[in-house]
Amino acid sequence: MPSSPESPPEEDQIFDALASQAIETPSWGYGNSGTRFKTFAAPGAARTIWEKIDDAAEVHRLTGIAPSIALHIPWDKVSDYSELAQYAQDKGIELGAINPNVFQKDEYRLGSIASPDPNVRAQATDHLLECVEIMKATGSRDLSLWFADGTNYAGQDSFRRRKRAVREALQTVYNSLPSDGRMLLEYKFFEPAFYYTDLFDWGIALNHCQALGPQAEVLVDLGHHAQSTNIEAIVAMLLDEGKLGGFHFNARRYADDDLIVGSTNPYELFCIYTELVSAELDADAAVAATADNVAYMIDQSHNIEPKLEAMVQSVLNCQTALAKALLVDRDALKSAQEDGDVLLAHRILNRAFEADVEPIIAQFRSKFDLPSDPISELRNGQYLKDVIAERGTAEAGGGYPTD
Ligand code: AFD
Ligand code: MN
Ligand code: MN
Repeated sequence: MPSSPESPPEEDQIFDALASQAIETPSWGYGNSGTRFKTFAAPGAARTIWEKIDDAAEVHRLTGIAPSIALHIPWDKVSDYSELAQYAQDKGIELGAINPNVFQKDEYRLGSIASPDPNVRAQATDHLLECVEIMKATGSRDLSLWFADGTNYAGQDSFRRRKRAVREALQTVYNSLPSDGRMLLEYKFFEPAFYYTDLFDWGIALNHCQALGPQAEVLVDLGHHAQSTNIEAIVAMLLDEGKLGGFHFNARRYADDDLIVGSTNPYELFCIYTELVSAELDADAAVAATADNVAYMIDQSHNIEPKLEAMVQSVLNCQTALAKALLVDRDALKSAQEDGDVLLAHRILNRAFEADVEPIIAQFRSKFDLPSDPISELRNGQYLKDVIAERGTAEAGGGYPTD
């Protein structure tokens, strides 16, 4: 986006930061989805990757800051990825991160790359290598790796055997990455395994990434932590280590609920963004470069909410959190911290959180010719009417292709 015309420098900086914000939306957030109890069919839900791209393009048209769509393979598999990339570009967005799927085939019952069966480990590694080839075909920078691998009972398997198997598979995939590509390693403390998960926290993910090399970084999914984990502290540590690759944004109350990011704990989202903004402004060039290269992706499934409205709301919640984080008086905060003035420092941070950023976001939208109210534009616009008429209500829970 062009830099904003005629505004004072500090406001200009805020507009430029808001204009450079990019939140990738997930293809799987547009199709029918559900819990293990039920998938409710949503009228107009996207049925194909082509329709998911249409929806993602509409979210970007409404918000101006959702310029790419993450793919999930094989759910979004096509015969010609350059055709798909061109289709996306014609709609005004790009293809983004590639998300492999090594959790839905029967063979993966005891794990994929950590399975005790060497044939299964090889099969899973081959799928990951296939996804690297897709990454090259789509021109994607990121391969987002999440593994359901783990165990359900003490004694079921060897922790250290599994760790070494994971490392071996990741190293094979790492060695095949394009020179400008990255693998983003996503940890999760439980589910679907209930006793142990092979990539269970940021420590083991960081450990693998540091062993693999500079093209391996950690992906933080907000829903993947135990209750009351201090996620902003993890974000700060990974930024400082130059190993924060990206986020899967969502919100949770209890587990990996994949609710609308910022809906249950907007303060946490704000604190995460304050770490990101301060890292971008850090004098340490390596930290600033890491912050500049963070991939912001939404990973949610909208099971009862209207899908596009939920996605637009998610993107707007990230925009609000960034706008507030940009208002933190960093100099005052730093001196209050250095003085050990506990509550002044706390108040300075909270002053930004409590600020009303709607006016500056409204100004941002008008400067860049974006709808002043994206949600009502979506609700009252023609797009939803058209897709509901055209798509009808796809059969729910039709399952996803696994080949
Ligand atoms: C599930 C997993 C993980 C993964 C996502 C997409 O918990 O977050 O990134 O599916 O595969 O939510
Ligand atoms: Mn995720
Ligand atoms: Mn998840």
